Amino acid sequence: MRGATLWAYCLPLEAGTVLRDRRVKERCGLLVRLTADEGEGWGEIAPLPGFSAETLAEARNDAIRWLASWCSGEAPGESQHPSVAYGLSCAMAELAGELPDAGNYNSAMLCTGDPDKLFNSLQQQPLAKMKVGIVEPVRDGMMVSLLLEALPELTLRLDANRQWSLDKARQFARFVSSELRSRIAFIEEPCHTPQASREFARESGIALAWDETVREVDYPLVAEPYLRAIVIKPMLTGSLSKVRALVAQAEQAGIAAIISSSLESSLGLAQLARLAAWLTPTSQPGLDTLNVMRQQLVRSWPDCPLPLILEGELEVVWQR
Ligand code: OSB
Ligand code: MG
Repeated sequence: MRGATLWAYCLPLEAGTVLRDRRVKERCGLLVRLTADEGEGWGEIAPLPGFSAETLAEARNDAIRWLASWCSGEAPGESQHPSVAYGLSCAMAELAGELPDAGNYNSAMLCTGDPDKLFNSLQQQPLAKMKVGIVEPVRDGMMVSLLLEALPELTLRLDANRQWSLDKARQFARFVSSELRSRIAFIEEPCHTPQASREFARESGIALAWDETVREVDYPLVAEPYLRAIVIKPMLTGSLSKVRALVAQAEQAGIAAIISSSLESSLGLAQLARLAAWLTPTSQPGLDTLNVMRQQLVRSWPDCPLPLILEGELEVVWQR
């Protein structure tokens, strides 16, 4: 006998949380639980506004269609919506015992904002990720230099989210000496276009990572000069088999694959930590986003003090 429950959640975010250029007050999504003779499996379906093409309503309708078919004993194909395909494939993988329990919860620490706080919390960290491209590039450059000089053990990942023109990227690099540049593991998407980013990498010698570019249609995952890593956000990518295929392609090309958050709840984040341990054991994932939340959902992240909400407190949107 197969059964399934679909819940809706909406979690308030810390004041001042910004995604791309908009302030976001809450994170909404769905949790799914599949039950069968062999046990149960959970998944999260949470399209990210501004990043996902599908809306939450579209995801919900398609998830219900899939669940109804699955519950009546059929083998429905993958949803066209990445978030739905991903969440359902996680639930199926858990049900089948395919998703190992061990997780890599040792995420690259995400630093934004307050330099003093940053400085203290980075003392113990060998690797951190800093968002750039929000303030003036010169200030970003000075900040990166300051951190790397003050903390000689530190390696930085940077993420500019395509905010810079080539000229602004050059302004940034002017304030980071060439010795320090080698301790930048990579910069994600420095410029408005991939072509400008490639030119910036060639001029500056700073390694690149693709994030947005990976999700463009027809992106050919091949080795290219200065490309060190690709960022994989499974919620925006699709089913686990799609994610696994991307990881395998990156491996083939000698490029690191980095599993990264799309602001999932603690349940989804913990599954990403397990995916990272399973599929990308040599890369530190980018999952340090729980601190924008005020609550955890159903499963907790190790040592996270935020209160936990259980499924009984959520709205059931479909059940069979
Ligand atoms: O810009 O990579 C981004 C989270 C949600 C949406 C976009 C992004 C992110 C992150 C996740 O930065 C954290 C990480 O990748 O380390
Ligand atoms: Mg990014």
